Amino acid sequence: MSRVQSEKWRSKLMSAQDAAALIKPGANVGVSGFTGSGYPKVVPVALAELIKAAHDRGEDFKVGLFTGASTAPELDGALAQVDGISVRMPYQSDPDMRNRVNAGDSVYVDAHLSHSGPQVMAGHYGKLDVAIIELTAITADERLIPSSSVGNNVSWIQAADAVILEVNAWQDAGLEGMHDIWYGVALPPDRVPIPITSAGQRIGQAYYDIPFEKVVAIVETDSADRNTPFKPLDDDSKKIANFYLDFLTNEVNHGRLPKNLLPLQSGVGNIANAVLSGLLDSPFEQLTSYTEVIQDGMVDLIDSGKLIAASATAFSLSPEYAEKMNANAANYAKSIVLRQQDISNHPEPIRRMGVLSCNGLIEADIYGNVNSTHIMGSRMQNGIGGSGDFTRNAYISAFVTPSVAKGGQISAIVPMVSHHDHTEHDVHVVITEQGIADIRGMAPQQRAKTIIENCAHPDYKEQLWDYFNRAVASANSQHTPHVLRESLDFHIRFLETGTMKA
Ligand code: 0RQ
Repeated sequence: MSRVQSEKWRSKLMSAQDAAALIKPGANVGVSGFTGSGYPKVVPVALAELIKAAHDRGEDFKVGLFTGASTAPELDGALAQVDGISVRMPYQSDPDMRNRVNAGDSVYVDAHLSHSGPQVMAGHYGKLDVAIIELTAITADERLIPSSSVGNNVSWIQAADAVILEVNAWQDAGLEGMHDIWYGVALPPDRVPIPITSAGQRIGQAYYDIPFEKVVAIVETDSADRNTPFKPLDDDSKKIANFYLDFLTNEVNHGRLPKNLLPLQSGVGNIANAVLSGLLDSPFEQLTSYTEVIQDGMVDLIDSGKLIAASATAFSLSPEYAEKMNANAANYAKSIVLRQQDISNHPEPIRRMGVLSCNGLIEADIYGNVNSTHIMGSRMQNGIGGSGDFTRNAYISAFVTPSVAKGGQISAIVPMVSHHDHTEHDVHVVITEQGIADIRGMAPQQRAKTIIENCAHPDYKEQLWDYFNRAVASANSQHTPHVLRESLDFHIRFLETGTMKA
């Protein structure tokens, strides 16, 4: 049975090719989609074909592409492969897209996820011409049921001149009721308090409001979200997860955290998933989560009864867990709330509830500054994503990383970060497989000693101590000692010799 049940809305059904043809060269396009879930699956592919045909004829054809976060090969990949993207915002992790960004073929604005919707609403990127939004269903009584991510959809629907809907029958109809869409978001001076005081609280409605006259096309699809499986947990991920869990236990034992902790945020990736798996075997009960994405580990925690409420803007599940969610979404909707990302990542509820954040990094320096985005200071990896939204406002912000990268040739702990995303003021705890540096309440030199001693890999410890000691002994030894001429020597050595080792 068709998922577009309203006769009135069925009048707008058309093919993906006809819908794509409504998007003109130079258009700004806001799409649904967040970490491989809830993205449009057929119109972008059809648009990529139109762009390729135009390029073959020697015509210019690029679009501005705005999303919730990263998407999937059928969206970022398809459009990047045909060099069809002029401007990309706010987050990507697709190999083809990343290459276009680093080659300068596409302009990339790496923005905080909570800022991205309001910035487009405010017109910083010009006019938003079209929104392409995936839905689960349009009911006979015209309710528009969101799908597996909400992301920036509310902003795009409001800002765009025209809306194309993809109604995806693969998404479980049981998703109805899981979403919390709040129409209280506004630009200053019309902002009002966001009345969220607990992770699972609902403050809005379960459906989108989309003016019928704005909708120019509806396309039916039936394709799975494209999430990637997690790697099996390796020893280092388990060690890092255990250090974090020990830290949380210690905080509870000292009366600094309640027994059921505070709402947890967890970044994407294998280490974050290892932390969630570790929680499964921990004594913690009645946990809550206020985060961006629901990962496999969280589903297990819900199944075990340990996690009683999880708020996010999207699923980021392996194919196996996406099928599990799809088989039983109505049941999971009792404990999961999917919100728009300018609420899931908003500083106000994060600060109010005292969220405990835990994110990955590329490198941290001895003083606690963090680079989350740039390899060797220059090559964009993914983007800051939601890490800044959470880190800056968390009650305790932790960063987790293996102490080395590239088979041990690169140290993740360096004298000075080669690019700066999170400052020393926002980083409370750094954890590697070597140990944990709890740098709360420490001045720069105390932080440096703790990070080098507890987190650096043995292959790099001596070099880091040598740098720090010489900086302290140097003429420039003041509050935060550096030998500026040598501060990026680790990176230069790697670029020249392929290893940071001395
Ligand atoms: O490159 O695949 O080419 O080998 O960076 O590294 O080890 O796979 O780590 O998947 O945990 O990602 C910071 C990128 C870590 C991620 C980052 C190379 C490494 C590999 C990836 P290869 P790993 P992870 C909320 C939170 C920002 C967004 C965020 C991220 C590649 O966590 O994107 O936190 N964070 N969002 O080899 C050179 C180093 C390196 C290095 C790693 N020191 N030097 N290369 N690599 N460290 C969620 C959202 O916002 C959606």
